[in-house]
Amino acid sequence: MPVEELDDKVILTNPNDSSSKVTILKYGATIISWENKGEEKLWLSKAAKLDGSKPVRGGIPLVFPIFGKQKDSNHPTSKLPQHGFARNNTWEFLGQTNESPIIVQFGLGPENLSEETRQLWPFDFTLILTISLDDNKLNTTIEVENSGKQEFEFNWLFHTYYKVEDITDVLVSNLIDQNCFDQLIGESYIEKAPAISFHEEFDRIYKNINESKIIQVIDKGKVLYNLKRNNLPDSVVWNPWIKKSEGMGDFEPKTGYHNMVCVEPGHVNSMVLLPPGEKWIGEQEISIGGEIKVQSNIY
Ligand code: TA6
Repeated sequence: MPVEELDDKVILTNPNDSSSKVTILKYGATIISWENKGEEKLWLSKAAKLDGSKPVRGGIPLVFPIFGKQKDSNHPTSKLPQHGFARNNTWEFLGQTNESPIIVQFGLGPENLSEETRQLWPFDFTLILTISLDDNKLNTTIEVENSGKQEFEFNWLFHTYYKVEDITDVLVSNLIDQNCFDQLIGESYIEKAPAISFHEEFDRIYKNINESKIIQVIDKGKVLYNLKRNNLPDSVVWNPWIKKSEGMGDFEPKTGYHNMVCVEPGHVNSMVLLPPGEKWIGEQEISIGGEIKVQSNIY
């Protein structure tokens, strides 16, 4: 069955390959599993809450309308929790829109939010998440519509947790020469590493990355994932490492930082301003395998 809707989740099965599936929790419209030819591609904590009691630790949580915590106490997002409310509210399953590749949609609006959240961020909006599962490919597209009478501004980010065998063998490439904000030291600088490697906590926001740059996750010379972005200029790269993992109650096993890396495309370095009646679209396209593609600025 290409699309199976259960009470709390929707399961997609690739019509061309029954061993390729995606499972989406309606809570947060969070993709919690992507099996490609029977192999899981996303990391999900063994202690991830899947009962709607808190945002999912792993998979692809959705970050809107604020990335992190808003520092400006006068900003409309200042009362919202870290990473906003898209990931901790239940979305509506809107149905299937295409057979092959299989495409489904989920929606979120003020009517899906608690009264408390609506008070915290009193804007009229519609979010439509489109998920497309194809051979060796998973696309997620978000459409944000301002359906109200007052403009609002927002961040968007796909908080994608990739599964890897051993983080110490992994490289994330094509971010050389990018301006980045290092969340750990609170400073910006130009990334000089031709490919990023991991040997401690890592938390950087890479800003205004040209869309031609394909961010690759490479393991021992083999391309695991290719990330293409449409209208998502920034990308966060995160690994919590030992201490941060120990500090997260829903991060299990505690050694799990060895088996994951987050590469999170979004619009987070600045806010998107959306006038009444306007729409904004952002897309991440994740493909499996292929050749290493070294992209550096040709001087
Ligand atoms: O995307 C990286 C990050 O902002 C890290 O700083 C860390 O806070 C991570 O998100 C997880 O945030 P969460 O609210 O899911 O615990």
